[in-house]
This record gives sequence, structure tokens and C-alpha cells, in this order.
Amino acid sequence: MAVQAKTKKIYDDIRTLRIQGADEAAAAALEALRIEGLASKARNRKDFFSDLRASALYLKTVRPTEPELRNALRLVFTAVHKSPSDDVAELKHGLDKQVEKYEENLKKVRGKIAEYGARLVPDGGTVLVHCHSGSVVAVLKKAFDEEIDFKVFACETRPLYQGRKTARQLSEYGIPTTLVVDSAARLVLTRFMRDSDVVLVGADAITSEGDLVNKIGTSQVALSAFEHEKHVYSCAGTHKFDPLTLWGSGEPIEERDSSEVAVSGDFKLKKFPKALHVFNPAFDVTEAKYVNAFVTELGVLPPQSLVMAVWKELGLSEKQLI
Ligand code: RUB
Repeated sequence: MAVQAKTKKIYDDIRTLRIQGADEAAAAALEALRIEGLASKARNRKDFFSDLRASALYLKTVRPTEPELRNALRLVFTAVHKSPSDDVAELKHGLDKQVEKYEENLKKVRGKIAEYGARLVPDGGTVLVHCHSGSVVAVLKKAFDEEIDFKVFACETRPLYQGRKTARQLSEYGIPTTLVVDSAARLVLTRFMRDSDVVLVGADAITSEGDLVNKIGTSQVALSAFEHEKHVYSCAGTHKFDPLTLWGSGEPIEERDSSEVAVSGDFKLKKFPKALHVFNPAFDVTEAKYVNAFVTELGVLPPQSLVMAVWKELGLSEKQLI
């Protein structure tokens, strides 16, 4: 599909993780939808929506495990489509407004998550985090602003080291932060964490069973936390819920290029034996029973309650899905 150069750049930036984290990716995809919609040469309503749908369908392919991105595209498309106008200029204005509205809402959701999540950060305690989640960073910054005294261990998050971004941001903010390799998570839980300490992670998807889909390695951290009787919270707006899972679809797990795993030192991919395969899943599934609660804009909800709350809030029906 032919798209504007700016759209192509946004698509590539999401694909390569220069734009990273579910919220950022969803906001960027909407920006691309706006660019495409405003550039549409359609002269009537039907052609305009046909262009807009094609753009949405293209954008939603960028990363398979991103229901928030798909939800955002669907919500904006549906809201603009509700206008009965035949005037393309008016429809474009509507698109502009709806994208703006979504972005404002995203900020409000972040604010609520930060507020509720900060109350879970243990004073005098330790928080273990994995990967880079803007929502988790917002929670920890809020807790720090409220003068809660805590320190953070951040897993570096192989293969692309998004945890280093988290560690850098927290440290620059003044939060005492220690970076560890992913395989040190269990040792950190054993040696440095008290009963009241917590694990905070983000979410890329929440399923109808209340399972958490997040960066690869999250389930290992959660299982270790369960073993050590520490609470695990996923900081995630309800827009991370994947409605397709309500009607039987499984959450697809993105598999990424082998070069991300085999890039360094003597083990460069070109030197690998031909028969050696690399498996590079971007995400894994943490079953609901290992997640104490999701910290959402609606409150701190155990997985089962979250599903009911989202169902009620969104008033979803299967035919609304694109
Ligand atoms: C990022 C990741 C984050 C979620 C939530 O994975 O797992 O925890 O996207 O982020 P990747 P946010 O690096 O592959 O995008 O809270 O910013 O929406």
C-alpha cells in the first residue's frame, strides 16, 4: 500500500522499537492514521472511509501483539464514522479531533495509573521491574514525588535492552536504581526483597482470562515472585485489553528477527553453524493466577474483576471489531 513518507517512518519506528511501549506505539499509529486521513484525495464520504479503513488495516499489522494499537485505531475510526456528514473536509476535521481526544485520554489514564500505582510502592522497600513501560516509570516517578523512600532493581531485558532505558530514566530522576541481567531476577527476589516488596511490570495485552502478555521474561519474574510470596502488579490501562480474546482468539505472540539475539562478540550470526536456529519471541504470557492485580485507570483490579469491568465499560459486541 502506498503511504505518506511520514507514515512509513512511523511504521518503521514502531517495528524497530525506536517507538517503544504499547502506549507510545498506539499514539504513534494514530498519528499515522491522522496523516493518512488528512492526505486522502477522496471527494466523497464513501471513498474517504475506504481510504481510512485501508490505512487502519495497514497500521494494525505493524506489531501483532498490540491490542491497544488496534483498539485505538478502531475507536477513532468508529467515532469519525458516526458523523453523518458527506463533507470530506468536515470528516477530516472530525478525525483530527478524535485523535486529539484519544491522546488526551491516554494522558489522563497514565495519570490515574500513576496515582493508584504509587500507593502500592512500599516505603523503605524495593521494587523489581522488567523491560521499559512508560506506565511503570510514571508510577515510580509519582511515588518518588510523594517522597516514598524506595529503591529499584531493573532487569536489562534481552535481547534489545529496553530495561536499560528504564534504569536510565529512573536514575536520572533521582530514584536509587540498580541494573541487573535478566537471569539475576530470582537472586534479587531472594536476597534483597522483603515480604511487602513488589514487582511492577507493564502490559502489552490483557486477555479475557485475565492473563498478562508482556515482554519476554515477565512470566519468569512473576513465577519467581510467586515463589517468594511477593505481589506482582501490572500497570496497564484497560485499553490494553484484547477484545478478540472474548470470542476465542488467542493473543498472537510476535516473533522477531534472529539478528536481535545473535549480534554480539564472537557469536555473530554469520559465524553460527548453519544448522543452528534462533527463536526470538518478543512476549510471553503470565497466567492470571500469578498476577495480583492490574493497576488501571479504574482502580487496582484483580484479573477476574478487570475483565468484567472492561466488558461493562466498553459495552463491547463482536460486530464492532475490525
Ligand atoms: C514493551 C513492554 C511494555 C509494555 C507496556 O515491549 O513489554 O511493558 O509495552 O508499556 P517492547 P507502556 O519493548 O517490545 O515494545 O506502559 O509504555 O504502554
